[in-house]
Amino acid sequence: MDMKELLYEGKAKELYETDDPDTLWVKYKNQATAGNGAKKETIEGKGKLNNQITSLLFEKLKEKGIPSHFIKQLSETEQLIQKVEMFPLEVVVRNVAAGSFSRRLGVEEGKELSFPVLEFYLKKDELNDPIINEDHVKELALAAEGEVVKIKNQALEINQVLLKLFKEMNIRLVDFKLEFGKTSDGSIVLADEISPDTCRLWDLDTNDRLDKDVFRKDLGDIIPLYQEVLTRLNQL
Ligand code: U5P
Repeated sequence: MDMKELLYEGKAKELYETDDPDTLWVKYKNQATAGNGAKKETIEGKGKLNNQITSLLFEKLKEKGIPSHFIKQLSETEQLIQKVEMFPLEVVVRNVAAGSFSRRLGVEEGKELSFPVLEFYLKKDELNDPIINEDHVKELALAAEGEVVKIKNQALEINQVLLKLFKEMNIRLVDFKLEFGKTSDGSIVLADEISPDTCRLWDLDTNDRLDKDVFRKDLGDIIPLYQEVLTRLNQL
């Protein structure tokens, strides 16, 4: 498989075409951003940690029957993925109150939620990715009604698998963001990444943050934390 032209460059990854029209080559970058790009830094070593963590998690999810765009890890910073048409949605699943949920609704950070709360956000940088509901998804034709049902079911199923995995790693899975895409045959699969950039992960004993909130809030170096997540994942 050969890498061809750069197709897309996002905040954390570059996507390249390959000689197979159904396959893309992903390179994880060392860039960290927060507040829709307002805070931006290069953090040596972040790309390879997120690539390895995402690859392992997508493999574990596959073992549990959850389809994704992931094909294989190529190197420390690279993956091969299936080319999919992305839904312009961010799907957030919350098990514990934190972040924008706590701020917006006045719920104390750390409060266990009575059921997994699912939210949709519109992926649109110019609008700062606003929170939207299912009527908005329908009105803006972001996904068909049947697709929304499938996306929600998959997100909740992924939550169950990840809750168990992270518990085995002595980590509390507070919340996380997922993205989904549609393959050429119309099936809906998990896409993008699952890493400490896209999850809130708290150590079960100490409540120490092992995720990007440490960067967002200027609380220290994220590399040892992401490394700790990878080490625990490798021990499973
Ligand atoms: N999140 C992302 N990307 C975003 C916004 C949020 O991955 O652009 C993740 C956060 O890391 C957190 C969850 O795990 O979604 C909810 O974030 P928030 O709405 O509480 O900020």
